[in-house]
Amino acid sequence: PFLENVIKHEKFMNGNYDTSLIDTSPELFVFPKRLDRGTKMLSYIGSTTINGFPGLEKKKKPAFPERRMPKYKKTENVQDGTKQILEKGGPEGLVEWVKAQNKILLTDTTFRDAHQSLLATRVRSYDLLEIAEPTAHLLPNLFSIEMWGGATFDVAMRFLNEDPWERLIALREKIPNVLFQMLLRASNAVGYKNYPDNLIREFVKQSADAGIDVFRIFDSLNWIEGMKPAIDSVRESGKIAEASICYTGDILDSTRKKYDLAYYKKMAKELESAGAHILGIKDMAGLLKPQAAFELISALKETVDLPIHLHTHDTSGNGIFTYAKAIEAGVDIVDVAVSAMAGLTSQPSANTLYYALNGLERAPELDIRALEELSHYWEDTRKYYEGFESGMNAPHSEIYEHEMPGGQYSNLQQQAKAVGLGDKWEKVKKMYRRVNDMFGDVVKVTPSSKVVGDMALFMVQNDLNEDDIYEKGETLDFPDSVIEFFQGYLGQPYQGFPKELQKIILKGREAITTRPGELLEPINFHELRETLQGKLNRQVTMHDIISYALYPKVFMDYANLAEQFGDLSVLDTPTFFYGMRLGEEIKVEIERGKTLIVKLVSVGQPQLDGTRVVYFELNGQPREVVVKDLN
Ligand code: 3PY
Ligand code: ZN
Repeated sequence: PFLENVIKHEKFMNGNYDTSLIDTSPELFVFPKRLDRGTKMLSYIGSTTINGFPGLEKKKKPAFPERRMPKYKKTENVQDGTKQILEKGGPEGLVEWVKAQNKILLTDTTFRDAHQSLLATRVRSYDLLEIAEPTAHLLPNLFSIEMWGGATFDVAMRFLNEDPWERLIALREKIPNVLFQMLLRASNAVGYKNYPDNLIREFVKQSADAGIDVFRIFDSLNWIEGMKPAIDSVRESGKIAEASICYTGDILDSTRKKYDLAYYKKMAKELESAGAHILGIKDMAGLLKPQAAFELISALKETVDLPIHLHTHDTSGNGIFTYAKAIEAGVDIVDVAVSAMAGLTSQPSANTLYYALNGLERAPELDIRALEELSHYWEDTRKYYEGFESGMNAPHSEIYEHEMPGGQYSNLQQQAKAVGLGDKWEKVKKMYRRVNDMFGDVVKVTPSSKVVGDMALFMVQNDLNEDDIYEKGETLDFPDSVIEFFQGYLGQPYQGFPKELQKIILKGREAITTRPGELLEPINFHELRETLQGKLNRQVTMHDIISYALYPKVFMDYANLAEQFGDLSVLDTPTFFYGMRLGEEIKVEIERGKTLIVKLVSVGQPQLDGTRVVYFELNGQPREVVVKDLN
């Protein structure tokens, strides 16, 4: 600890020291009382055993059967894939390769959107890493694996006590052959608001260096101005810019004219000019009907000279039909998930698409048996996350009414429960659509979808209808996100804001029409490093600094918890969520080749101070920890 104190000392770090530093700095001899790794981990297990996991109903840890693991030849090298094509030919080479394929290419979203959409983004790195090598061996012909971005970044820190950067780096090591794809909310990065341009640039650079190859970039209002800094940054990093159009409305409905075919064609052309390598169609709610897919893809194929990558959600149950029509129209890549993590609010099933296209000219290159084995793993793993299931267990064709993105459905439902509106969920969904119409029919995808969701919750909670907003607006305290949206801080919606409502919501506040990133003060990374090092009393990485810049409070809470409990990503998921059963023994590999054997022996009675002693054996030696009983 002494040496550590010296190295971290401000004078030492500034190079402003000589040997007198030791004599003149008594603080060097103050050693923090550090708990060892074992005790920290036992504290977490003890606490979770007694108090449960935030957001999950507390119950005794279920006895899950051992998971089925796919079989493959571990000794064989993984087959080269798209990652090697990118390395050899750069983005342009990869684009040429995609164009030359006749077979439909697939992106597997199991590691990101599938669980964001089905399990409130709660799948932990532990379970992704367990299946990473098998996936690399068994699905080498994928176009990409979407495994980062969207909500995974903040949820990892906020709810799973883990570092998203470590997830990326660890997965990259295990999957060297397939392109890694992330969802980037353009100027909102992986957050819910616009950030300064230099933060976007640094975020993209660091993500690219850590292993991301394809950046699916979208703006939550389809505002191209807001996408340009992200597109430029991706190009500068030598990676693939998949600039995307968010699909909303219904091009087949002649009564809804705002988002028609001409609108999408114009946007596609503009994205091509802005530097897209691939054109993404992001149907985040699953509103793209089969015939609309055929017409849209056919029209876009004629409009741009880019590969087209289609993303949908299967909420209505029409996903495979939509893909079949899009494939007929010449789409290049589609997004699917491994069967056990597919369907409903998630992506259509890869396994199902395989059979739908089997024997046809554009059938994907897939080993269906391998895919079924991967699906067994996910079927078993999904049980660990049962408490985060949305409860939707059949197709919802009402999606065409409320238009809520798949990735938002389970999250907004959790949010509704958290504010006591769990039993008003049906009402919230209806209100969601009404708010959309009040807002002038906006594109709804993070973060604009969150604004619509916040307003819907606000109205249901306060028992307000549309007329109340116009009549009593003066007296209402609208949610911050709604005010900021109408101020233009998320950018400009197509055809502008509804003026009357904007006036009511802003109550005299100013609205901007320029790009928010132009007005925001650039981040001073050097200063931020100093601040963070001071707060955490340790050296910090550029990854820490970016996480902090994006989410100051979430990052600090995560960092403090990591200090208190150590690295919790090493715990298996049932233990992480439920703690341990009396008498149970588990193994924890705290680092490669170093395994701890933990047995829960007994739990003491509550003390007057509200604590309990929890008795363990750690590698056969008795250990006890004192835990606060929060019940
Ligand atoms: C996200 O931004 O997280 C989304 O998945 C949007 O669909
Ligand atoms: Zn999605």
